[in-house]
Amino acid sequence: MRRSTTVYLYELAWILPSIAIPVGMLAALAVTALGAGIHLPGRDGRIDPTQVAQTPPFDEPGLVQVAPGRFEVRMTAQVWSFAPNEIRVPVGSTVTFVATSKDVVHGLLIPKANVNVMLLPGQIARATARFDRPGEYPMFCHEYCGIAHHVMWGKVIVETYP
Ligand SMILES: [Cu+2]
Repeated sequence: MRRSTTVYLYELAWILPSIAIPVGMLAALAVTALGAGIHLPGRDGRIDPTQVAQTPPFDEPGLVQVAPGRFEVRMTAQVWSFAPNEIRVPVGSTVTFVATSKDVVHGLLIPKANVNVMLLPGQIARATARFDRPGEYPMFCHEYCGIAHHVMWGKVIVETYP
């Protein structure tokens, strides 16, 4: 191969990826924003952070069955607890966590169920998980929220009914 052709191929090997990578990233951005509807939190889904305890559905935190096999947990996070902090569902349930914080930034992490959301004061966060295996699924606050952050945890108990 002539030397000039080799140089040309080297240049091409850099130029093509430097065009293809940004184009690919832009395409991924368009697909997630327009197709999957992933976006920054907007004004909808926001409530007054000083009135969380008086605002439905957070005035009555707890587990609600919305359909056969489907549940919704209305949850509040506050220093240093979740309400409710123990949730019992039958195995095979799909659970949507609807949660917000009453005070500072908290987090909700359920490692065994792949739930990981930030709980911002007054911003309603949603995460859905399916619990296919019986057992205990610990849930943690994973945003440092003060002196007793390490005791802020709870659990989802997935039960098998005979
Ligand atoms: Cu916390």
